[in-house]
Amino acid sequence: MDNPQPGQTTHDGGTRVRIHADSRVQRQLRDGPRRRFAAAAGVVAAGAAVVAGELLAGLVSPSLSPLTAVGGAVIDAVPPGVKDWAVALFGTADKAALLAGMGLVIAVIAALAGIMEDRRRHTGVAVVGVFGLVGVAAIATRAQATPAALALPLVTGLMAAVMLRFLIGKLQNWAATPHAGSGEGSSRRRFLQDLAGGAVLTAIGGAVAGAWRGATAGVSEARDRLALPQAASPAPAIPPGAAAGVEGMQPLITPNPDFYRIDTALSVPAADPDTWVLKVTGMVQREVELDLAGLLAKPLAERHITIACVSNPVGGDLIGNARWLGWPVRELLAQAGPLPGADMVLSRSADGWSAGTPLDVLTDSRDALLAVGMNGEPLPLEHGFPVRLVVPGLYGYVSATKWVTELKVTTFADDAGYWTPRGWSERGPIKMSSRIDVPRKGRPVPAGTVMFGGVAWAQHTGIAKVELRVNRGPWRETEFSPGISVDTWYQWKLGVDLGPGQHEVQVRATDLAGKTQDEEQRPVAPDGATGFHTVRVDVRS
Ligand SMILES: Nc1nc2c(c(=O)[nH]1)N[C@H]1C(S)=C(S)[C@@H](COP(=O)(O)O)O[C@H]1N2
Ligand SMILES: [Mo]
Repeated sequence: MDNPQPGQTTHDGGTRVRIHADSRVQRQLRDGPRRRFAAAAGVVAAGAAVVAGELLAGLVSPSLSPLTAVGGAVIDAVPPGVKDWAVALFGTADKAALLAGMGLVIAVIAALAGIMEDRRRHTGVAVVGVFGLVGVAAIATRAQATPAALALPLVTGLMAAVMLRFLIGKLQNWAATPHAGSGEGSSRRRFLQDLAGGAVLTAIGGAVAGAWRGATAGVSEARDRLALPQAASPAPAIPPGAAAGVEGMQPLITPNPDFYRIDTALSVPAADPDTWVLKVTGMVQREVELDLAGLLAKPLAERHITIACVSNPVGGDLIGNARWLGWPVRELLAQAGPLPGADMVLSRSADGWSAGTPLDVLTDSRDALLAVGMNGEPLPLEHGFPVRLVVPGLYGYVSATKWVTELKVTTFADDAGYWTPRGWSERGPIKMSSRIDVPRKGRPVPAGTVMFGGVAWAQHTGIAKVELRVNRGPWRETEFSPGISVDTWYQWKLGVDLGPGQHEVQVRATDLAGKTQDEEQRPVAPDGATGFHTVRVDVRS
């Protein structure tokens, strides 16, 4: 027992102190505060070790740290079919929340470990050790696992155990020093100094680790140095009038910083463009390997393509339109020569994510691209640098693999993409949809002619018309802008005379195949939402 009891021996950094059989100890450091100090010692020990582990990861394993590995394992393990969870994972603002939640869980366990270690030597250390092993197990599930990455949680756990033992030793030393004796003040001071020092170092180290991860260890510099070649096949000119020009509408081409971001990557995979290779494997006549220089030397095409997330609700903004520069995937697949019977390409990313895309979509005449450029720049790190897939007509979860490293030619019978066993459909063609962007939500407008504007999309089919109706009245055709191509969204506008009061306004599109948007409201799972975007407009007198 390390909790000094009357008549027992405790440890004092090597010196042994005899505690006399009386109650002085309990009087000068009572149980409540002592428990709180032990908990704080646990939190500081764990915090310092985790921060040290993240910093070490920056050196030896930039794309996989213990924290991101555990977080990634949590993301992958989330039960399928729990819709809110899945939507949260597809959603954009979830990553900070997950990291904060993990930090809270670690802090609670560390606090308990501190209290346990103070009560009974080695019990807290054992808890920390188990935690280190959990970290190793989490890393082992990751696609980027390396021996160095696997060693990190062990090193982290060891550091936490040593720190914990050290701080608890100081605390017990203080507790064991008789009150009012000359030693009490200094043993208390020593413990509090070490505790505060550990906390300060943890805070500084955490700030450094965070900034470092933000810079993604050199990859952003490599991106800055990358010069994109001219497209052999430039993007077709944007037809005049393609932008409806209604104030408050989103731009026809989404600027990179505003482009929605969806992925399961807790930290952006730091894919080094100098060592990046893409392998074409599986049911092929010959396996092909392509490095970045080889890819940049191909005749590249530049195309406007609107990509969308299956989790985009009707009226939502998980959709964006960019000018992508890349090599048509069909050319690469033609080099490999898919074998008869293959019907799917499983694309895999540097961080072990995958998408299953129908082989015919990647080999037909559409411009499915192995993209290196986005709106005239190398891909931003969070949008897949150095190379990603962009496939007109399919939701991102079955096609748009970022940080892509492998194309496995296979079958739907033998393989499945990441989201398919998690409650999402095997196939994910984008559903036609339309959206009202203006007037903006919650902004009352003056009576008279109210200008409406928005977008509509049916990728790889194209939109023929967009209609609006007010208060379930007759549908009226909107002024419809020429599209850039059938693979992008189209803008529309319409001025409508409205009197004072609240009006319900709905939009629907019809595609170039003659099909009109489905009115039935369906949720995003398993294969994309349907229904009419409906807004309420407040018109003032
Ligand atoms: N490596 C990787 N690629 C990925 C994903 C992912 O989780 N990991 N998510 C996909 C999904 S669900 C979508 S909608 C698109 C989003 O691309 P963006 O973030 O560039 O908008 O990326 C796809 N590519
Ligand atoms: Mo998505």
